[in-house]
Amino acid sequence: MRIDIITILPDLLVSPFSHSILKRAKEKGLLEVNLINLRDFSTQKQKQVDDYQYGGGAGIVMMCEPISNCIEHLKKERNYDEIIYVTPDGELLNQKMVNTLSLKENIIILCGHYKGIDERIREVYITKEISIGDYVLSGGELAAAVLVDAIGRLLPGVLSDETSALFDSFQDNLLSHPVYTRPEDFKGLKVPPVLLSGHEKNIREWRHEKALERTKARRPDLLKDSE
Ligand code: 6GU
Repeated sequence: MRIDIITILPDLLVSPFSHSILKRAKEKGLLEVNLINLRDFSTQKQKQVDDYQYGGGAGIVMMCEPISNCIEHLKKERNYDEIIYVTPDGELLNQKMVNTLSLKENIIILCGHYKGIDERIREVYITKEISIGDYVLSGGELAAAVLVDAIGRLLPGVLSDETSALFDSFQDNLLSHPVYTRPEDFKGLKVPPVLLSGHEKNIREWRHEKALERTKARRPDLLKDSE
């Protein structure tokens, strides 16, 4: 899978893709992430990519031309399955959307800043708008990093135990059950005996019960969604 990220802050996105699972995904050739500096597509002397909004008001808007030039340049090289704009007014990201996106071949993620992008870019180019939650970030870069992380770990061959993503929190609309490692006794708090019993069926049932309990207590909305 190839993901092209259009941003005015490419440096901000170097580190998130240089560690752990995403690093491995890139090294194995399963994921290619390209950071594209939007300013390289500005036709203005100061490499300007934003301007005052028509109608007045505070906040500047990312202008059409650099974004259009950049997307047209990318589209000459390959076809894109989705051109995603990450924005707080987008569709709220969930695991189902991540699963669907992980099956795509080529996607573009456009990161916004300031008051957002000129509406006409959304009309002409954007195929999907995604928000990562009901709060406002100072730019789309961290949202893009979240999206790429969630997608990247699902690509076949990225996780060493391929089945492990299938048991994730949310894949079955349940939160995760509690987990424990050594020592058996920490400050008087003991590991539940069933986990030390070696009895696979009992362990499986205990984990399911705990996942259900936790989901009922914290996220009952998830249980409603799966009905
Ligand atoms: Cl995608 N962008 C920004 N700027 N803020 C957000 C967001 C995205 N998702 C939630 N808040």
